[in-house]
Amino acid sequence: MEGGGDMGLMEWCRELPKIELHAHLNGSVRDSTLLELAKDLGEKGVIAFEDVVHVIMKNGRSLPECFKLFDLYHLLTTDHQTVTRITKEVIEDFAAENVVYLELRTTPKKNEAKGMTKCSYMKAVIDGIRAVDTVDVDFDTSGTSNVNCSEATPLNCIGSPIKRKKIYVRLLLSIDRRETTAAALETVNLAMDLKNFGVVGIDLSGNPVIGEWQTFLPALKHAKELGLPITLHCGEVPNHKEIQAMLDICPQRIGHACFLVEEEWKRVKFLKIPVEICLTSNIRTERFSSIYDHFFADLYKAKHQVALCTDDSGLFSTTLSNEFYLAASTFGLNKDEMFLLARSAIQSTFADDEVKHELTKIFDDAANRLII
Ligand code: 6MZ
Repeated sequence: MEGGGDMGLMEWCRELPKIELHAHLNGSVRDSTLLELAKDLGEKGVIAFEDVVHVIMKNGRSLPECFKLFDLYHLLTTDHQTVTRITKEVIEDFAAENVVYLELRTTPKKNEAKGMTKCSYMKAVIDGIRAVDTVDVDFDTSGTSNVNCSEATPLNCIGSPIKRKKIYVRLLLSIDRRETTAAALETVNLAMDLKNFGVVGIDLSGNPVIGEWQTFLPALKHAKELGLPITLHCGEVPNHKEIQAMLDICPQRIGHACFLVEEEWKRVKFLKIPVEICLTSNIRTERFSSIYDHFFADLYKAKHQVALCTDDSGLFSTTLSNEFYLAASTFGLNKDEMFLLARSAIQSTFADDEVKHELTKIFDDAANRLII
């Protein structure tokens, strides 16, 4: 007998505690915020508002269109204050969906015109985490050092005496495939400097048809030497030479994995590499002609470690609750199976054992309500 009382499936998916491991900051911005920012820049004469409104509101997104959109988003969001604002809002939005652990990834950006360095960009992100006020944030409990590029103080945002909703937030720093080896190395070193500020790993992302693997390899090897976990956007396009090279470095996780062939899947399974699965993103960007062709069911049946993720909740108008609903309604998972799927993502986080233990307790508590 299934738990969750009379709750409808979507409501149940919302109630379910969830772990988000693949969310890009700039891809998760609210449409309303983007429109407001576009209006503001339109009034300042930086962009033509009428030209961008329909682009922001459009639903269908091919993969090349997504990367054009990111250029627009970055134009709208690139100043410290806005980076702080979107970080705050994105965390609040995930928390509202009962995401209890969020590994948020973002590409540290340099922008001389705005006086922005990769480090000051990250300080703005950290300020955004500190600014969250609708939920308690466990960001980092170890920090005793400062972000070097600023006077920022270390964070532990849990401050409210009232028991409120709580979200664990950790950060991944992304290397964009447009970047040089030197820029990628700078990101890895910055991640190391910000370990006391909740940074737990490195991601490689960006337009998959741009950039050469050899450009990023030195930075990724450096991350490995420093003990920083790595997740790679792997096989978002059918580039088998690159997929194999990526698997050669044994990343701690991979994302997308849409075009892996049997031999490559065998290696992923043998190496037990958890896979971040972004169903809506993969369908919207036409990585699969039908959701029923998605590899989710194969991996799930094989009991391979997977985590459902949103990728870009703003860009694709989705939520993590919706991704669970989609998986349940498409692949026929019942509530017990969904609960175990959500909970199993704990193992794939880059968080320390203490956090994993706390997350396990959160799921144990929720089990009584949701599945017993
Ligand atoms: C590859 C993606 C992506 O870092 O500016 N990004 N990279 N594939 C995807 N699938 C659709 N979605 C997002 O967030 C936006 C950046 O994340 C990466 C791209 O590099 C994009 O510019 P941040 O916060």
